[in-house]
Amino acid sequence: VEDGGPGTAVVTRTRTKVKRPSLYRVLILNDDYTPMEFVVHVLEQFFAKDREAATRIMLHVHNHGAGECGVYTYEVAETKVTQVMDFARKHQHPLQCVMEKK
Ligand code: NFA
Repeated sequence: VEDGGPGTAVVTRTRTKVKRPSLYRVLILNDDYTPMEFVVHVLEQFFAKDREAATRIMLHVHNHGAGECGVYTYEVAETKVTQVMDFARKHQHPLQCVMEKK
């Protein structure tokens, strides 16, 4: 920036500052009532897992209490959680889906 009078100019440079978006892990939590097949279906339909991956994640949740379904930016993660919670409620299953910052 300079302005020394006649024949000079003010020059303003803009910052080019890039920021990577924060990432969020979407998790499914175990419970005693939701059928295993329903959880596999959720993982296939909302998280684009094939049958083998969906079954592996479902069994991990069943055996360990929680498991990762995917990692997304904030709004995508929030949408996944809402879709799963609405779908579980609609079918009257107590399945819980949550997100946490990585
Ligand atoms: N624990 C449930 C059952 O035995 C299955 C389940 C797995 C539920 C993963 C929620 C998440 N029917």
